[in-house]
Amino acid sequence: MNTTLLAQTAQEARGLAIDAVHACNSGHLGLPLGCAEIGAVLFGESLRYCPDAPKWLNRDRFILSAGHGSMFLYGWLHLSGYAVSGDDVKNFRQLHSITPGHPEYAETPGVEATTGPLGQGVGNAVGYALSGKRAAARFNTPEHTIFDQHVIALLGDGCLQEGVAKEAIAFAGHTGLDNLILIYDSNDVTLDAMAAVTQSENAEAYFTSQNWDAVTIDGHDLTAIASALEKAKANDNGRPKVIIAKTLIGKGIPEVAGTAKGHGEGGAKFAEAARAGLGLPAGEHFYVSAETRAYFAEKKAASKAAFAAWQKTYDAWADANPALASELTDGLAKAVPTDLSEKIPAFPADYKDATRSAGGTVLNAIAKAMPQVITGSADLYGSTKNYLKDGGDFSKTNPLGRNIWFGIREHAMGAICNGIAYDGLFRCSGATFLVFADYLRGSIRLAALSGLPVTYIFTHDSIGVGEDGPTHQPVETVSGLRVIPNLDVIRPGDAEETAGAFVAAMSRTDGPTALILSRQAMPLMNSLSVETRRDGTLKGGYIAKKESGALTTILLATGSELQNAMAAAGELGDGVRVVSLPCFELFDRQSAEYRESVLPSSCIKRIAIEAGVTGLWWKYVGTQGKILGIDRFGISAPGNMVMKELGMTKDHIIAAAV
Ligand SMILES: Cc1ncc(C[n+]2csc(CCOP(=O)(O)OP(=O)(O)O)c2C)c(N)n1
Repeated sequence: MNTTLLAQTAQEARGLAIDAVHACNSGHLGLPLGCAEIGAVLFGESLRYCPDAPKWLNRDRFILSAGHGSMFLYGWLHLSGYAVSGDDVKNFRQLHSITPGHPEYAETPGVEATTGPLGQGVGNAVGYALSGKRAAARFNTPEHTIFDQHVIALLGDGCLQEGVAKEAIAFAGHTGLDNLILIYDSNDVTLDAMAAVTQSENAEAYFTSQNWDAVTIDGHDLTAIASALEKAKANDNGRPKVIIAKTLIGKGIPEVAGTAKGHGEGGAKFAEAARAGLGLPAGEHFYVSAETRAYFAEKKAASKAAFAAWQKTYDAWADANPALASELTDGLAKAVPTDLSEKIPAFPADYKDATRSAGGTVLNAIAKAMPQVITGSADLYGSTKNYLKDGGDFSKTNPLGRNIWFGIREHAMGAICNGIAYDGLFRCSGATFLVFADYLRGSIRLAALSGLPVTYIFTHDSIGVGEDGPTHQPVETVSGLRVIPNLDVIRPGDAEETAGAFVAAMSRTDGPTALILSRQAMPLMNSLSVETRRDGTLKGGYIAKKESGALTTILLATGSELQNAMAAAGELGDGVRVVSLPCFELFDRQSAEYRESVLPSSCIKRIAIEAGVTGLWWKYVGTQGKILGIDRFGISAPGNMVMKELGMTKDHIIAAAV
């Protein structure tokens, strides 16, 4: 390792961060300055990457979990020769730049995850590591190794204080993800104050107790950083690794270094003096020396050769293993069999079970047709019913397992699913009770923001849960999910709609889907064909019962309330239509003509029924409409009694309609 050059490059990286933050007068200097030597070793020596092939399957994945330090990443991506130009660095945080305030997936080559909410990146890294383990087990052969990458994440005190990281760290230690390396930027400072004000954890002892290997080093010592990384990479001992790097926040701006003032942009006003102190030429902003350029140009050429050599191995592997190769390609392409729905057998006409049970049957059928499908539950497989029979359990000794036992760690489940989806090889879902969706909401929001096709299987969907009472009876949760942009929320009304809902989730390539399934049994809507219900669900909404006379009234329903709407319509007479609306988002994406055909604007007498808060329904029923919903919390009693008490029966609909 050329320590002289990398020490110089670290100073230049500091200069880039100072100039970028100074130019826009916002951002965070503390981490880019404090971790400059870590960046120099990672991008100058230890990481395997190819700037010209940022998606190289066997690259090391680097995640900046402490996303506020985004100039660290942009600076090093620029210096390494990714398609992040000097102008991009100068446009830090500007409109339409590829260097936004926090790293955003798919905006900037080399950015592996959208980070910024602290702790999420740790969960993402664990997901990436799980994906890497599974990929190696699934696709490597005795003759060819196409996956042996490491996942490396940089985090700070803030990430480590967050519960999501703690959940993910416990999971990684338990499942033995020894391809995972965390670098903990331990600078003893957070945003408001010295870290000692809010934390007194012994990090080494904590990680060790979670079955990790931990080492503490001087985070400014290039040789120590490189050696710790090398050892961590070489040690496949069934334990993830943490390198606790003691650093000085804001190093390079003596006026703020080592204090909370060093965390943000506060040091930028000392830019001129800082530049001189770093040995950078006076007056030359965004300075990069010819030596640094030459070093990274050479490294880039070497990386191309390494990538080409790997590509040769890959090609030979693909020739020798065409079935595995097409499985891998399908996974990466997020491909779905065109006849996926046909691969899910129709439910027998007398089927009467909860949609959660139907969901389990459907997911198992899908998993047979799509080997890339994996799924997990937060210690609720017995209730969420998404266990893949014959799929095996993912574990230290069985990385091929398709069932992930997340433990009671909903937030990490969300972040880990995101990591798996970022990696893009497998289609992942995670399951828990709907009422606990709020525990992973931070991760759901990021999946939606980043366009990740994660599926959430949320069961126990309403007050129909019954005896467990209001803590377990979601009322606001479905609507709460519906307001997240780019999240599809599907609440099917019977087993066939459930099949359609799963097909819709699998068919999505650009965002997540939440499936809202019942605990209680629901009858099949046998008056409708299987295709009508499945295809109708794929459209988000459809006519479930057409009026036989002139249209007077439209009843709209989702989930378990659909059966009541159908029964009420039967009694209300010829002019009543029932519209099943399992997914607002899918329905809203249909053509205006289709939506008008389902909900003709001429019919203003509309009544919606859903066992949840009413607010979002007004757009479908209009100001002349009525909504039977639940704008209060539930009650502990048998589910059907709670439904009756809170106005969710056929008779309530009839009373509202006449
Ligand atoms: C979930 C979440 N809460 C709060 C913040 C706001 N925030 C950004 S950085 C930060 C302090 C982080 O401290 P540390 O990880 O030690 O970073 P450093 O000060 O070393 O840069 C806070 C509170 C955030 N980004 N995400």
